[in-house]
Amino acid sequence: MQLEKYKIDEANHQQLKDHQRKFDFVAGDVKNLDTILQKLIDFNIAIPSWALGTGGTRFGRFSGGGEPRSLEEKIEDVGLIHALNRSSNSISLHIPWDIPSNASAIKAHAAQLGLHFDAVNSNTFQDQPNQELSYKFGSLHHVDKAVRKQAVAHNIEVIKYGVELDSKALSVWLSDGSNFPGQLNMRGAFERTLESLQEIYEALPDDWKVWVEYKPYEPNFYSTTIGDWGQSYLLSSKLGQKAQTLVDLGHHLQGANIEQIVSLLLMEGKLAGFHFNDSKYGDDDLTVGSINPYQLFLIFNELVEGMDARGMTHATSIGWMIDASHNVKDPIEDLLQSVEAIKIAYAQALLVDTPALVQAQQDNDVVLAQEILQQAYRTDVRSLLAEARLRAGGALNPLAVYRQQTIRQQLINERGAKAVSTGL
Ligand code: RM4
Ligand code: MN
Ligand code: MN
Repeated sequence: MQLEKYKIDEANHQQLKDHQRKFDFVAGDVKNLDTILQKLIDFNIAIPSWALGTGGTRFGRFSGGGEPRSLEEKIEDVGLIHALNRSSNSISLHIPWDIPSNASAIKAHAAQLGLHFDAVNSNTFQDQPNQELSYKFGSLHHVDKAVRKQAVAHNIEVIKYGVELDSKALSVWLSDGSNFPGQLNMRGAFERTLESLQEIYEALPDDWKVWVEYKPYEPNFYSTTIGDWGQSYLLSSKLGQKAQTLVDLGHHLQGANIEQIVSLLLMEGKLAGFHFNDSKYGDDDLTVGSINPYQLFLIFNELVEGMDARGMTHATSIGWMIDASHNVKDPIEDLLQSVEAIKIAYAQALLVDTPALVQAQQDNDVVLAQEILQQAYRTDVRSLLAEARLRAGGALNPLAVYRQQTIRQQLINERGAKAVSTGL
């Protein structure tokens, strides 16, 4: 289904007075208001194709109904999100969960909804039916050259799909690792991974990147071959210019200072981009901003400062993507909340009084530095986001419109209560 623009306009019309009052209250104190609004309009976050169905855990999965049954329907769902928030203009595919068998038709369908394709993701953490060799003991790091060859070939096939869709990056996350001490020679595993990645790197088109994602544990519980940003950075440095490190916010041990990691990767030109989510314990894949919005703000503060220092365009210089899915929320509502949380943190970071902060740091005025950061963080920027959405043709309140228009019920009517989407 598609959401007609006039329905969004009608809802906006009803909320306009209320919005204007809130907007005027905040906007009066914002320097460079139009520049900030334009940055917010330009800032889009890619939606992962695997987050449009209800997520599960290894204990079970509780389907919510009306899930997309095909890639076309997943694209439709992203189209709905984008129509509402005008901030989700791309989709990231996971192969083979979503094979674009007719690339030009898929591209045209997406373009009609104002969407394009972000990074393509390979999958060597599961065995597929009819697959010759198993990934039970790893893929790119496997001790058996034949398994490594199969995994390399899969990644090259994913690049080919991506080229047909005009994607510009291959995102690689490996579950390779070991469950018990002694199971694996860690140096050997790392060297074999590098060698396999080099073969994949050779197959990248000139204008492509490979994003190397890291994760400390799960599904392996003793070691992960690309376990942290240092290991990913080492690989991406050895591979060359087209390789960078991807930061998934849930892929850190508790207490890790993610904003510091981000700042240094950016400094080295090695920050590929993000998989946004939130977590309390591990790779929880919770809605962005639901647990620790202050951390998200601190990350964006480093990003804005670091990107400005390097003259980078915020919206397009690195990859912005959500990697979250949960088993109790409507996935579309979850994604609307996530996009909103990301843009709130971004807007707050744009409000930081940078010259004053630089001076406070120079003076070692710790108290003032904290005041400056928290002045921005405690500003209620939601009406700035709403104004940016309004100017871009979206809804003042996307979630409210989604509910008023009973979109999930219509999707259930169309697709059935038991429709199950591919993915995790
Ligand atoms: C992993 C990792 C990858 C994602 C898979 C589904 O934990 O975050 O990015 O592709 O999950
Ligand atoms: Mn991820
Ligand atoms: Mn993850």
